[in-house]
Amino acid sequence: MNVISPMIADRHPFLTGKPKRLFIDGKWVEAVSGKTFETHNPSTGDVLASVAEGDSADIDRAVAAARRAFNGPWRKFKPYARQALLLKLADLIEAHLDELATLDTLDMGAPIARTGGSRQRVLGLLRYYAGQATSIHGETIENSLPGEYVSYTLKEPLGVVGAIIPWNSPLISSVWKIGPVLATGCTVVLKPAEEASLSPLRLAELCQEAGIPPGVVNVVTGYGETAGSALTRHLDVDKVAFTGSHVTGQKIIQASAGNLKRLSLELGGKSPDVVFADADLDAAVPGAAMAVFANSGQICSAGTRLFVEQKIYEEFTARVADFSRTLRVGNSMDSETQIGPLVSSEQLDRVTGYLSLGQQEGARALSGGAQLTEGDMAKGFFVPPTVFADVKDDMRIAQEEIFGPVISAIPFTDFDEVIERANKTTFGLGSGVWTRDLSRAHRMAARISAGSVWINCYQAMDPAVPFGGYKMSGYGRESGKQHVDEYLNVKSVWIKTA
Ligand code: TXE
Repeated sequence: MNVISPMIADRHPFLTGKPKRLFIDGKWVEAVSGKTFETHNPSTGDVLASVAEGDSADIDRAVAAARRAFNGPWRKFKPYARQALLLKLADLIEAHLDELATLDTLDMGAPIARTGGSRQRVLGLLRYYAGQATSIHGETIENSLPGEYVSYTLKEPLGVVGAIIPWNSPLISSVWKIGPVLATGCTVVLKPAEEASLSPLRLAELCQEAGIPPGVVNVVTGYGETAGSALTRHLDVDKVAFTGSHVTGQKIIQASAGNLKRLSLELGGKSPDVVFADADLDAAVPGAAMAVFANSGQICSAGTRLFVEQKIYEEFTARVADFSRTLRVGNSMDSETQIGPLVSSEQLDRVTGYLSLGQQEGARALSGGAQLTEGDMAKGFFVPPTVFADVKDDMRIAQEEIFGPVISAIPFTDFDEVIERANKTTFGLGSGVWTRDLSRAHRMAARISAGSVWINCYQAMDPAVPFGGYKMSGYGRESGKQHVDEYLNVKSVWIKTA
């Protein structure tokens, strides 16, 4: 075992000393209320750090700072200057990636192999947005008015953005929000999830070191119902970029109505993953398993409804269950751990509630099925990879987002039938198809109601390729050119030339 002892983890340079403060206007400040809250290591339950508990008074300060920066010095940063800052920030993150990965692992429990392996994604995102900073342009548009008119468009930064992120990938989520802000010339107040505030705070230090002017990036830690809600209601915030649950997404839509904020919402999912009998099963077994078990199932696009063609159903589900038993569950600082704990005791209660419910609903647990409590695991929030067979479409474990390492395996017999059943969900984020028949794969891709379709793979992502939801998985896209456009206003200019 290569577990970093709690002592060493406690001595992580960022975890020593005073409570972590808020980053507002380029300064580290206490919450106005003076309150703090604790953040825990989900592998051990130990307290990692105290964090300032920002609320509406702190959001007011941060939004005011973001507005001043937007109207003031930040406007003078032309595209190449913003690009240089993004590239500098990427370099600094690269130099500190191990430290940031460790913070995420300690704070939210993803295995160190996973957070350390996020290097390419994190740096790729920032360097992609650096490229986008110098590619923003309007258009000259020929018009048909009688007389002589020239018409063209300008693209302008929207203004102050409120970015609210969840806890399942704090570093990636932070750069996914900050990247387009810096590329377009907006400013941001970032509200991390209360379960995982540490890497966003460390990132704020690196933003400062990169030379990003005060007020452009602000980080206010605190709870969703107070700090988060204040940000979504604030009348001087122009846009909210949110990633989280659909229930909170619905609240944000209502809260944002006061000044009709622009919204982008990346919400939950219950994504279908469809395995046909002709698939390369040696690839499909680990592929379908890790489409759910990665990050202990705490990924919005996890392929949790596993549709398997009837003639291979028993064999395939048994193989996925066998595979799941080979996965090493344990302390997330162990470099050999593949499955870490769930993020919190609340998430543990939620997921174990679904494990009991699945059995009550008549599903058969082929692997896993109950919390792990042996030895040191009793102190953390561990659930083993679980495969439920004999799942029916209308069971709650087949319809509701569990956000844990739980597969609901459902048999099917024919193409049209599986399309209809795969689409019978209120969500539409990810989807997978495993087949050697390319024409069938294309027909599936055309008919699945989801923002991403992965064929003979799952969870492939690239900063240039858009990601987002259909239906109750939200709207707006992150990554790709469209993402940058979501932080811009389009202005039409008319000139009468004669
Ligand atoms: O989510 P919330 P939670 C799903 C997943 C999980 C469930 C609950 O199913 O089990 O949601 O997780 C902030 N106004 N996903 O409770 O509440 C909150 O502080 C403004 C899917 O953690 O959506 C945090 O910063 N903000 C998902 C962020 O919203 C509010 C990732 C997410 O918290 C707020 C996470 C409010 N009223 C959970 N209430 C995905 N799409 O990846 C909370 N917040």
